[in-house]
Amino acid sequence: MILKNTQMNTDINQRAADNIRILSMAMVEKSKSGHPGGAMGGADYIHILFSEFLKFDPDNPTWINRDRFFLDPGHMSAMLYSVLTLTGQYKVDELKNFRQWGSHTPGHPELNVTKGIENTSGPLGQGHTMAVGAAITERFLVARFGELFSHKIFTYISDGGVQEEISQGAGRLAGFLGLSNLIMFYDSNDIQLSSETKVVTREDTGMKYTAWGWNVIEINGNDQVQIRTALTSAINEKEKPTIIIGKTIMGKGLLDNEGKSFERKTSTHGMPVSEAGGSFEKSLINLNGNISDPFEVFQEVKDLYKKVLENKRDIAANWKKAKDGWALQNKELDKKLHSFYKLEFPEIDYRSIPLKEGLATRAASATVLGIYAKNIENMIVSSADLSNSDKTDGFLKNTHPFIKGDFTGAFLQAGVSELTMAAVINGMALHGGVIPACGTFFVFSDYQKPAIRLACLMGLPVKYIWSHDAFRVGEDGPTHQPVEHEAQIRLLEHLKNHHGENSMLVLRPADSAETMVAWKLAMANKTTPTALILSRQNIKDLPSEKNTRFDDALQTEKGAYIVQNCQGNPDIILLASGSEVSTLVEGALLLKKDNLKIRIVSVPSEGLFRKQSDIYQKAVIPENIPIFGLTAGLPVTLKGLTGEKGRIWGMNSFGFSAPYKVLDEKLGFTADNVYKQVKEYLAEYKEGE
Ligand SMILES: Cc1ncc(C[n+]2csc(CCOP(=O)(O)OP(=O)(O)O)c2C)c(N)n1
Ligand SMILES: [Mg+2]
Repeated sequence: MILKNTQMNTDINQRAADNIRILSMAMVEKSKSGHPGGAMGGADYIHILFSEFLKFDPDNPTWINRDRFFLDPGHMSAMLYSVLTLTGQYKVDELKNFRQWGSHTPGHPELNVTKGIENTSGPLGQGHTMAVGAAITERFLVARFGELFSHKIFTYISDGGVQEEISQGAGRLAGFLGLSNLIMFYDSNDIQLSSETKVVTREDTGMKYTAWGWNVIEINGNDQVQIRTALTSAINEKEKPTIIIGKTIMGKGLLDNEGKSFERKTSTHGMPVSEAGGSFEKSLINLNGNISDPFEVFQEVKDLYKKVLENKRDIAANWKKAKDGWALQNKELDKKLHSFYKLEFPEIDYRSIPLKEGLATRAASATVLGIYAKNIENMIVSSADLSNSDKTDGFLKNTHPFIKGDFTGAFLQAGVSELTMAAVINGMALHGGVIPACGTFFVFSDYQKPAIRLACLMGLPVKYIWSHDAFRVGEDGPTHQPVEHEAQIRLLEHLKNHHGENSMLVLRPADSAETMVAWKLAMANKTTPTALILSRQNIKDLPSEKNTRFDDALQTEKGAYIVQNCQGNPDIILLASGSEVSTLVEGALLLKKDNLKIRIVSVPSEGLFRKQSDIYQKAVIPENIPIFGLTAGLPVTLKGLTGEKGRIWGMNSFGFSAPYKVLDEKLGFTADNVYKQVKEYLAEYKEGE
């Protein structure tokens, strides 16, 4: 929507962009830290975008139908804070506190929707990939609720993001899916952190995006008329995502101490102008700033944005009117819309899910996913070309994949791009209205880690489905066999998010029943990511002494529980997660022949277990009882549970290529070896007493 009365008034728009430049420069100068150069180059685009194109409701930042803006180079946050000050979300005093303890203006803000920050990415490349996820979500919702709910996803990328490998996945996917609702500005200033871009690349970026099926527009990124024209054409594009490659001037407007141009300097990427060798005062004067108050928002710019905001309010109010009319005509759909955004879904009767005996946990997961596909309409599942192996095909069988022009399905075939996929589902969660999950082999969680970390930091309720959880991948060999991965991922159970919660819930279920309960917990978790670590091979269901196995497995929600107990104090506690629990059950049969009293504990999540009361924890794992852990991961995976006096049998090296049953034998993951290790350990333990 173009503001008619300001459209041609270049002076005032120039003044507004200069105001953003000045504020950005002043923030960095005052805090003695930050990135002025890129922010000053991007100011023209950001002003035109926010004042003339981006739809949002100044009075309701969480308006569901707002356009989203995802800033890939989070280091340009000063630019975003500055424009958000013009739109009223930030106060000048907050700008003065840039990057300080407790401020609302941290260096790389991840997420603060109520202040207008949908997302910025510290790790370059993920931001625009998350925007792809948001764009898919918009299409998904429009396919279900109608064109009234269409809106745009704007994203802003810099040289760093374009160079990051993840841009390949984002570019391919957005082009393939024809995401014409995605509009990306490439701040092409030819300068990056330590050098000019020509030192590392001579690619034709426009041709690259053309090859992926994008609409490519090249402009002078500091020419507001060209920016406006490009955005207008991008908005009208119906077939392809758009990249506007804007050639911009790093540090636009900067002067040095002699009053000569200090533009296009690498040094202004990441330090205050004065420290970089420029003159803050001379630059300020050059940009017609107020030398006695560099943080001034000029009256004429205030007046302009007052009109801008009135216009935004009108747009939002008109939409609301249309939406109210729609809701009257579509009561059921409207209810559904609300439930989508609250991430609600119908109750699932897990107990009645028919599961064969002795399934692999990935197969049990497939059955659950099949039921979700039929019943949970706001769920999206994705796989990185492994759906028939990670068993997300359980979901796929009851829906169909997204394709260009058709988003009525609920499955994203991400292609072989695990990091892209993980960032895309983060973007889906950030957009809101959907519950995203993605699957791949556990070993490739390594490829996803940077996006997992951001999901943890932002508290996004995404789900990871990681199958092939251990060396029992078998013949594919060590490249495909996770060893250190469980320990690595569980570190995120130790790490708290800023709300004081474990930043991630990691569940490695021991059999089918635990898998169902693990899914139940994953879906109930709306505040952090959840991971399900699943077996490739079949697992014998754990024994159930009194109840049904499902009832026993409900205790998964405590993180650890007693699977099999003995009369009185146990002589030994056997403890594991995943398929190793069933190996312990078999080992226990041998040990019982020696009249040992045995307790078997399944620990699907140490993080969850440590959240239980002390009394419960001690009831499951009392002190001063010998404890033996079995893990197909590194021994350290169980160290926090077995303690100093415990004994762990785990993997100390990479795996090997061989049939998995051979590996079980060779590596000591058998009932016989459990027996042998426990007997040796108990003998030593007695000696030590
Ligand atoms: C994944 C990742 N690697 C490295 C960095 C460190 N870093 C921050 S900005 C930057 C490159 C800056 O170049 P550009 O994106 O063009 O920004 P400009 O210098 O134009 O502001 C780098 C390497 C990062 N933030 N993320
Ligand atoms: Mg650059």
